[in-house]
Amino acid sequence: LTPPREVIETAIATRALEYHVQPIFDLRTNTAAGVEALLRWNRPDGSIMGPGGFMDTLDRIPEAGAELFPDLAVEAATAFVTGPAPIYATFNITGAVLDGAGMPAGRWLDEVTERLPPENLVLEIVESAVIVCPARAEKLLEQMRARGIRIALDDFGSGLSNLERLRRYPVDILKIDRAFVEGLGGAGREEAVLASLVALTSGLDIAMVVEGVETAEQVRTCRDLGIGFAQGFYLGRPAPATEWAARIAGGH
Ligand code: G
Ligand code: G
Ligand code: MN
Ligand code: NA
Repeated sequence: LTPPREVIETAIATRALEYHVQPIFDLRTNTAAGVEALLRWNRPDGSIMGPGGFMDTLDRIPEAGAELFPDLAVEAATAFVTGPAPIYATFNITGAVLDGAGMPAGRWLDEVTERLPPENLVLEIVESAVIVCPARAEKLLEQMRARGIRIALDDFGSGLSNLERLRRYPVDILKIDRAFVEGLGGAGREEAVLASLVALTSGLDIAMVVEGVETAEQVRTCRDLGIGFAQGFYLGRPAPATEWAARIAGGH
């Protein structure tokens, strides 16, 4: 049940939306290689709601710029992407954005890349978003890459994943859906699939991130398989950007 438009407009106006971040670890060095920005709504009753609860409404407010709020992005990412030892910040974008609804994505690019180094920014797309309007999406992805922003393909291996996407689009990072890690150690063939994805991504010079790592054993298995990067509750939960900025600077 998505909230009415007025409620989300008020949330925007009162700055009740913010990004939390979750670290993405390099499994070789055990240090954070990047952070994923995850939109949160700090509700009047004190609870925090994730985008699943309001993204449908947000997508229908063109003036809101879909979910692409340059100021929020800059606020959340600056501590990570600037300074002497920068890491990357990655943002999720929906089909509505790639589609050109909402704030023209080009304007978001202008505003954000003016204030943050584009080489430390990543945009995450899911395949379904690209399928909506392939020609337009492709053009936008090219624009982004021309500025030095990297592209991650999110939730890979779920739904309609198609190797065509890896052949046609200039994907820099492949994020493997958490269903694969969840299945490790069970009766399924997750290990074999992950091992072949390691070979595939390394052959294509694409960085591989597994999502949803929740135990030490899963981390070990991923490292043994030669997987480069991992993200998940075991390694770090989404939290306010200031919290993670302090922890990462402090060596966690
Ligand atoms: O953070 P959480 O687990 O609640 O995220 C739920 C879903 O919302 C995930 O699929 C995630 O990719 C998506 N999501 C998180 N932040 C954003 C955002 O800023 N924009 C969009 N479009 N999706 C987001
Ligand atoms: O669709 P996307 O991959 O962007 O989804 C990201 C969401 O996954 C985040 O909102 C985050 O809350 C959630 N998430 C991150 N790590 C884990 C995890 O280890 N387990 C589970 N179940 N969800 C996670
Ligand atoms: Mn994501
Ligand atoms: Na994902």
